[in-house]
Amino acid sequence: MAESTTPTTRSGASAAEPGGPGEAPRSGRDDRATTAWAAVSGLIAAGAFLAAAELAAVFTARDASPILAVGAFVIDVVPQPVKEFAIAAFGFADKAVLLGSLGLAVLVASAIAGVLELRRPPWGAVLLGVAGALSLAATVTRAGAEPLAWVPSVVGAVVGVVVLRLLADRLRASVGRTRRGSSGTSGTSGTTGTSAATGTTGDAAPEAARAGSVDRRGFFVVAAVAAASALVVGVGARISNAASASIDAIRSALKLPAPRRTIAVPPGAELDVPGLTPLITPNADFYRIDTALTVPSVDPASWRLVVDGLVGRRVELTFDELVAMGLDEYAVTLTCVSNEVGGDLLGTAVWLGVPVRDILAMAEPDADADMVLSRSVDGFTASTPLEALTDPGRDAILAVGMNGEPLPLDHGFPVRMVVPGLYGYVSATKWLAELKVTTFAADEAYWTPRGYSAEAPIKLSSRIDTPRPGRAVPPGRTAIAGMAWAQHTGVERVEVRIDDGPWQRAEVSTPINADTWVQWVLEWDAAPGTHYVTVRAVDRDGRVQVGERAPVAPDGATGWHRVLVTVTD
Ligand SMILES: Nc1nc2c(c(=O)[nH]1)N[C@H]1C(S)=C(S)[C@@H](COP(=O)(O)O)O[C@H]1N2
Ligand SMILES: [Mo]
Repeated sequence: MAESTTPTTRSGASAAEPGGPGEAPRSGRDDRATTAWAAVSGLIAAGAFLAAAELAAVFTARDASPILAVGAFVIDVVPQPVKEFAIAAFGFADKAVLLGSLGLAVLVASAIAGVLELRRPPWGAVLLGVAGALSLAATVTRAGAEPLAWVPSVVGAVVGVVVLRLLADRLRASVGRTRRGSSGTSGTSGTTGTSAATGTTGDAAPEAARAGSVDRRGFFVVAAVAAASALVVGVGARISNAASASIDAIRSALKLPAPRRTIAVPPGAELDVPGLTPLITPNADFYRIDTALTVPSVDPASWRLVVDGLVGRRVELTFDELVAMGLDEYAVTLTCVSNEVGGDLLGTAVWLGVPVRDILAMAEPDADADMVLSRSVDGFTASTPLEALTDPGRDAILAVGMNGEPLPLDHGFPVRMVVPGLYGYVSATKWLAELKVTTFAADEAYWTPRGYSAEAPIKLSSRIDTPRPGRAVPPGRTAIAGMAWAQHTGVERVEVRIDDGPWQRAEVSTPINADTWVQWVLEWDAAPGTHYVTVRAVDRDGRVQVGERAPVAPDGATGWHRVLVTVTD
């Protein structure tokens, strides 16, 4: 190693100053201590990498944790003979041994990255970047990787590199100044040449020594803060991810009994128009609205439904007992009260479940009760009129399945409520835990003190899906099409108006039932120019959709959906 760079420039070095080809000769003890702290910096940076990745995984892709993905990758790629050797040598703990070796390799590599970043920047950061790239490759190539699976590795690598550079800079600064400081006073062997090279005088030494200790303190503060936050955030996020990942595995393994009664989609229920929303919404496309920051993890094995309050008998049900009551399919269109005119906060699924009225009947509600406060494991509550849940003509259900699978985690696994005709916030409690039979006078649901009505039937409404606003349409025949819904009453007809023309009757698809939306289409001979297209629906009670605009609060938007269409060659 040839002497070249002075400690002065070194202390200010960062990305622009790669550290030079060599190091100053210095005291062996100092050297070893600094190297050890550099190695510790590498470990802390690796910890920050993993913690940031886990935290990012909580919000993006819980299965894309680098720890898991790289572990799974190593288990997959290790050749069979090595695995057999591992089994022979270590018994059945082959996976533990593989992962243990991987962990050891990560520790050693992190320590090396720390030392490299101090002595040969930016090679430590580069090493961390390579680790990020390997972790990225392992996560995105996993079977069933989520679309955002790349995020945790990238976030982790960025945070890791930032922490590594921060620590290396601090460490370098403290070494440089201490050396300058101590050289004048103690004249430690090996540092004298360096200090001479910097031209530091003995007079400046005490101050420099203080500055050095300040920088050292800076290093320890940053190191301690980074290590502590990596530990707390990383462990917390890992536990959260592990819980939901294991619930995901439990969900995947769950076999629900076949429905006794299935839903038959009648002929003519689905119109063939490009750009039109499908009749049944795939689970992956189904809108999601809830107050949960992280998706609650509920194991069906320990799930209990409690029915209490104003009841003759308190009822407690296990998941198996609920399922054993017999499952039927119900097609219901769910709608959020926050759906604006023309919005897409609604969707239709074939739910698999048990009527709520059968469960309430076991509890024998008191005659003076008028509401059921359904409570989620996360504390969310909804107030549903008791009458809507006991009415034999309305299929309010506790759902365990959605479109042929167990409920997805974010749609309420393992059990949620679905009540045809009522907005989600007053009926569709996910991760259901309790049904409290009560009164509107005695109890309030989550959204009631927040500006929304205690009761909220879904308002008759309709939407234009195609043509889309802002997209030009060629002159001639064009299909205007969309959706209309009047849950629990049913859509009687849909009318479309071009500019200020007459209301024209659209063709309406055959409904599955009164609780589901319908599709509609009108063939239009489009003349060049710009046109307003407006839609409105009429329900089977003869009510016409309200044209006057109202905001979503307190009980749902009103107004006709209108689209400006440009017709041009
Ligand atoms: N536990 C819980 N359940 C909830 C909510 C919630 O915030 N927490 N939101 C409700 C609202 S406002 C709606 S519109 C529906 C949406 O259900 P989805 O996310 O399955 O589409 O869930 C309802 N159930
Ligand atoms: Mo909602």
